[in-house]
Amino acid sequence: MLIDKNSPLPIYHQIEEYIKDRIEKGELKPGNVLPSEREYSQLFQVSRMTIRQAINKLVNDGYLYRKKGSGTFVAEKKFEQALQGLTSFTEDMKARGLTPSSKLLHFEIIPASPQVAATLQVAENTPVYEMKRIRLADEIPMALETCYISANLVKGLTEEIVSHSIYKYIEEKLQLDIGEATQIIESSLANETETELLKIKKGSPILLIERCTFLTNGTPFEIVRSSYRADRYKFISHLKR
Ligand code: 16G
Repeated sequence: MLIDKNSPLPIYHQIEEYIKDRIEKGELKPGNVLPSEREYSQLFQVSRMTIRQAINKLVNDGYLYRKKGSGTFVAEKKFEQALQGLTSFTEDMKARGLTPSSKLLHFEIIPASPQVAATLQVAENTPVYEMKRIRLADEIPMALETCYISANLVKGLTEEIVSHSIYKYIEEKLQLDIGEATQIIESSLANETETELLKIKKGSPILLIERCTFLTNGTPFEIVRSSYRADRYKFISHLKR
């Protein structure tokens, strides 16, 4: 039996679980078109309204997406990103077996604004690198990062270096020890720039992450404001009592 009409669980919820289960088992793969509401309503012997309710929930939760005029499709699986470890984008993608890359949009040394200076604990107008990078995994844009790095601390950055891993350069070339970071995560909707650069639809969900990272000696060296695609990312944290 696919669903149990006598169960206290709402029928739309059981259908939702059935579709999720087929996705998780790989019977419905990313990019596959979902059977129509009519087919499902015949299969489960329930109204199309009930099917629509289940599908809407799965669209909202990012398991499915709709394409105007062509139907409902199975979405790519979201990346699960642990919130405990202080890792770089390059490390995260490699750990998933994906090829990381960056598209550098902007790179400049500027005088620190009062806000940047306060966070990086330097005097106002101290030189800082300002850069903007699109971070890609297997050529697919995942996040947009705007970064401020203390130029007196992280010396010698070039366009070439920041097109690869900044953390690798800091640790291996400069022999500085990256220690810890604080991070703030907020939800948002893609603005025009994010829509264009991340190749997503206007108003798509975005996770805004602001990270301030410190060396092991407690000196802050970077402020990064990132826009992550919320259709491709979920963040997992482990809580202990
Ligand atoms: C991650 C970090 C970012 C850091 C970058 C270094 C988040 C939200 N952000 O993207 O703060 O600057 O890694 O990556 O995780 P890289 O070493 O590959 O340049």
